[in-house]
Amino acid sequence: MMEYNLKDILAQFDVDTNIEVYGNGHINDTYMCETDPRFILQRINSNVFKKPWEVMENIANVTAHVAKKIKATGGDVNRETLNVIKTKDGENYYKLDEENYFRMYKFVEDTISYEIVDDPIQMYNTGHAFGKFQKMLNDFPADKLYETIVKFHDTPERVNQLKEAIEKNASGRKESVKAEIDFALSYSKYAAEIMEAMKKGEVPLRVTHNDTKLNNVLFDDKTGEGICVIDLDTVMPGSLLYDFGDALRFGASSGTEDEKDLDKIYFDLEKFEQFAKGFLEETADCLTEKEIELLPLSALLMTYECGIRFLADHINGDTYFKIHRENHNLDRARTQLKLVYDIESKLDVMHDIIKKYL
Ligand code: ADP
Ligand code: GN1
Ligand code: MG
Repeated sequence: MMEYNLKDILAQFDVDTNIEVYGNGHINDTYMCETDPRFILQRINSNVFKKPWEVMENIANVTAHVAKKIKATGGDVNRETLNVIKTKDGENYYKLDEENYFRMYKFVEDTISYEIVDDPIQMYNTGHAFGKFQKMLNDFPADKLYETIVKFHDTPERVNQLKEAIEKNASGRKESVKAEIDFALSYSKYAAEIMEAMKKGEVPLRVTHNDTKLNNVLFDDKTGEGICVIDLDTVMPGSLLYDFGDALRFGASSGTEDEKDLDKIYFDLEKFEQFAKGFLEETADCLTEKEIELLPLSALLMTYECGIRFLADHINGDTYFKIHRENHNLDRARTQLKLVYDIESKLDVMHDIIKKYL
């Protein structure tokens, strides 16, 4: 239920216009303002982001850093990065009350976004976009960033959270998803691989995006190039493997994240290859040996992590991800687990593909 009046919120940004619900994100409430030029208004999900003011400070700093890089190379700052629109009081966000925080961005015009890849070249463009984003942030001071979601990609911790959900069984759905739970727990052997390598210092801590979903890139509607990386709420210190793996989780699937027919779901090696090519063209020269070794496994791990998060949320009674139909999180969990199974059988081929682009 909407507990706020959008006209009043818009007035805080000195805007008075029609507005419509926009996009397919699972977290924030996004609206498009029909101004000229257009704006995006978002209610930050304060159930997920407990300190929205820290999210906004991160985003202001990160976008300023990226904007400098874009300017230096003659790019268009209005289209190649998010631009925060300040409130009439000069703030980066408007706080209505403890639960309702709003922000506004310039709308990035003349772009398209995808929920599924229909031509593998789109994955090449996606790889470039996230690789370039990673490169632009490689000299960003990590100690300036707040950790907006603690232990976000701590996969062993995500396994614990699944176990807690099973234990509590808040929705009473546990018995009905026994097969999915058994399958998920049988793959927990992989969970610690990236974290262990980070602890040993073989995989460096970098500033990463941490939510490299296909619909978090906007593509130029004429050239098809991935021009703007958006959804910067989770930019935090992390591993480059999170960004590599998570992009493949979503983009290299043969189907949508919530496809009900699992016979249609497999990990598409051509999409994988195109993404790897684009991403490595930007980043290959800065990777450590261990990062390279773990690139294929990162796709399995990030898919696994997301699958168990969806499964835990289903068992918890859908308290985290937005759902649009009954058992939506379960359908999402199933596609992810099917992909994990398929990726496991393709890891050797994936290693051979990576070698081609180093
Ligand atoms: P969520 O965290 O809920 O995924 P996002 O920030 O990713 O929220 O926004 C949801 C969707 O809104 C995006 O996938 C994209 O389609 C659209 N969107 C967000 N910001 C912009 C923008 N500045 N210009 C154009 N479209 C945008
Ligand atoms: C969420 O915000 P959105 O829809 O881009 C989630 C990601 C998941 C993804 C699964 C802050 O991403 O971690 O991988 O859904 N974001 C957050 O589709 O939890
Ligand atoms: Mg998003």
